[in-house]
Amino acid sequence: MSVVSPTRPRRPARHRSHRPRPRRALAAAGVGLLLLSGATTCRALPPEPRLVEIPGVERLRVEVLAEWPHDATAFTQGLVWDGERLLESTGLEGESTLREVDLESGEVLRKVDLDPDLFAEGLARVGERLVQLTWRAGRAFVWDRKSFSKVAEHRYPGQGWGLCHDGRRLVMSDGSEHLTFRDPETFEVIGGVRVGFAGATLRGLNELECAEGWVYANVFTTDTIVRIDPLTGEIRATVDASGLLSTEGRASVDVLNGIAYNPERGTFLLTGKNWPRLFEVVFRGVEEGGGVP
Ligand SMILES: [Ca+2]
Repeated sequence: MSVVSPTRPRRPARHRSHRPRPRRALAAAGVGLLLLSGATTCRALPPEPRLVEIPGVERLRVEVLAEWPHDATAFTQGLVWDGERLLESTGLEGESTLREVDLESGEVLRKVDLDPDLFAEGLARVGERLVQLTWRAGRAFVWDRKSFSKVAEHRYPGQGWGLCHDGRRLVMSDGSEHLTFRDPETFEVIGGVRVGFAGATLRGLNELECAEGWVYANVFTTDTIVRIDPLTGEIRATVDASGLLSTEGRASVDVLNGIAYNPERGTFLLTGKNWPRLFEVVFRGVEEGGGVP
């Protein structure tokens, strides 16, 4: 079973079961059980947008400022904006890479192929080092940013999904409703929060971005990004990122996954697994007027 389009049937399934939990869970409109606690997160991806809607939480939309080319063979799992370049982690067994990409041309400038049995996941920059997760191997690789040589490796239990660095600590997701905080040098667990709103939880937290004191998370298989208060785990806003690709364009790619922030430009880059484009966006209130300044 696969969660992706039938055009690439060899893609491994994101197929997980979770133990039931007593807490109430938030559901995504159109996905129903997908994000409910205790559900098996194995569903075919429908063509229509799927959004997480949480009453009482601020709703944001994306305003596209620019579009950039993106390697449509990149199964994006981690995205970091590094000046005029991007650092990207791409997944799938036999295809996983760490890569440096030119933003304007989309050209892959440098690439490291991971061992074929590994499925790369989240990526974060910590100074002159890059930390890259793997999905189920429990291995995190530390790369030198300049040489792309591996300088260390950490082990961790469970799954690795998203990763970001808030300047002080690493924030890691594992597909559940939990965010784990880790020491950026030792990778030891130094804290964590359960993510949700008003006592309900939201699972499926995927690619992450630490920006302006918030943690932003792609919500797996949806077109929603959530803004999380890392102190409490509370969801402070939902971002509707549907409509970036046309319906036809969406039919041949996988899910939205990939968010990176540039503090100098104050903008985010969004993309998805095998998407042909990166979108430079700002987030605006749904009632707020549009228009590029
Ligand atoms: Ca990111």
